[in-house]
Amino acid sequence: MATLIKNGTVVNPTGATVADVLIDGEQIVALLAPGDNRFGVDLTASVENVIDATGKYVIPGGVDVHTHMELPFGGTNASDTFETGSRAAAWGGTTTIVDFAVQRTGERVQDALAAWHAKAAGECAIDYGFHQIIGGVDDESLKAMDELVAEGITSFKLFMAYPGVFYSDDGQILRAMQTAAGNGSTIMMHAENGIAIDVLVAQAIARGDTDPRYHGLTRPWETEQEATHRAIMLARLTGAPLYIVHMSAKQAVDTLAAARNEGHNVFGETCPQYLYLSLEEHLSAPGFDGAKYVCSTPLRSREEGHQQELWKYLRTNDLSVVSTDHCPFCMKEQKELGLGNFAKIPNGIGTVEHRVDLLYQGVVDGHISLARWVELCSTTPARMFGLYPRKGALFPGADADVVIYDPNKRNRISVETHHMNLDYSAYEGIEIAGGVDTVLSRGSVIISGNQYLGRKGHGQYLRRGLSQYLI
Ligand code: DUC
Ligand code: ZN
Ligand code: ZN
Repeated sequence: MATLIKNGTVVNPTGATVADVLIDGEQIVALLAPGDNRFGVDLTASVENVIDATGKYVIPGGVDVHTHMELPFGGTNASDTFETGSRAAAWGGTTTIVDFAVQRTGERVQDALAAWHAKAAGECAIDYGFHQIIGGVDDESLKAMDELVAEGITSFKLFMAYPGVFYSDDGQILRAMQTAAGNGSTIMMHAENGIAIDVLVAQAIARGDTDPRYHGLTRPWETEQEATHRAIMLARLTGAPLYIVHMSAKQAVDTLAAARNEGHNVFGETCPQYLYLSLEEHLSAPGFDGAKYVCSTPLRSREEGHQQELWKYLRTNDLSVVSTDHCPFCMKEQKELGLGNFAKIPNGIGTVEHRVDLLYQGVVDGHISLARWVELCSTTPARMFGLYPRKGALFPGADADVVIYDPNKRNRISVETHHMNLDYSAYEGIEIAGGVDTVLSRGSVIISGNQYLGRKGHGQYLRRGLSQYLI
């Protein structure tokens, strides 16, 4: 079926222009200036479905390269399944997710990946791919990294945090980076000094400092900056491309920016929670409410100015991607596991539905341009993780993953109206200027106004190529 999206302002990483988007089947076939008759034929003659986007932005579907659907963590599982989480993503204008398959020590990487395929297959409303977490770096898992690259898994996450769970020591990190340098894959790093953090956590608990805010106070910025520095140095030793996930401390990004200025192939990601939420206002909320905001890296102090600095680094491209690290846990029976002991609160916040909206507020507030919004939410993540040009921009030949975004809409984020399987919202009450109007995934309309028209199983698995930022 052919679809024409008419009269919208098409926003690509190259800028914004009024144009019509012609879709045939699952792909974009042309961008046409209104009234364009260059070809002497009316390309739109056989269009069955015309969508009027006058006064609206037409943007590439969001690409969220950091989600954790159903992640087993802290004695429970992240509350969104691939079905509920991918549907919520669609409501928020995200049409591709890249989730993390998890391998633990002693487990075959291929088995871990197969288990993730089994969770997602036939469940997703939108297209999806996987990164692979390597929780046990050894000869076997290193060999598996080469095999996985050939299968379209081209990025591997390692942890400098969570000793005894996902943690890799420096020797393991070095070996995994050497392997990545050999096969062209990207190392994604959770950069926090987990050994030091565990000491600080044990000391806090022993003192009786058990409230949720101590989660942040026992993971100070120094532990993020130190790990960031170490990861960069190990990457430099090996030549592997390095992508540091969920950066929240301005000092850590200073270190990353310095390495980028020296020309090293290192990249940083942040998430909406680090731009909008803080240690003082959220993690230190009265009673046990701070548990809603427990995630790692932790929310940082607004008094210290981290949030403003992250916006700056989004403008300078030292932070290149905004993903969500979507890892929702309900307050009831999940976050509650940490009543009386913050260290037992499952780490994570649910954001997959709100990333495109929250980043658009950066346009409204003058932090970033329209084109940069699209670049951060779609184009760069697609390029970074080998999905471009199929995903990430509106050009002929790309998948017709398209969002019509209405700058005149007004919404207030609330647990009452969100679609994530989560019994609270970390963003409760935040007013959103703008909002998603229509979402197409590979040419099918899956959101129209306040109607969900998608279906589970529509989403296809994406074999990814290598990063397009390889040098
Ligand atoms: N951070 C979180 O907040 N949750 C899951 C894993 C992680 O690294
Ligand atoms: Zn992490
Ligand atoms: Zn994560």
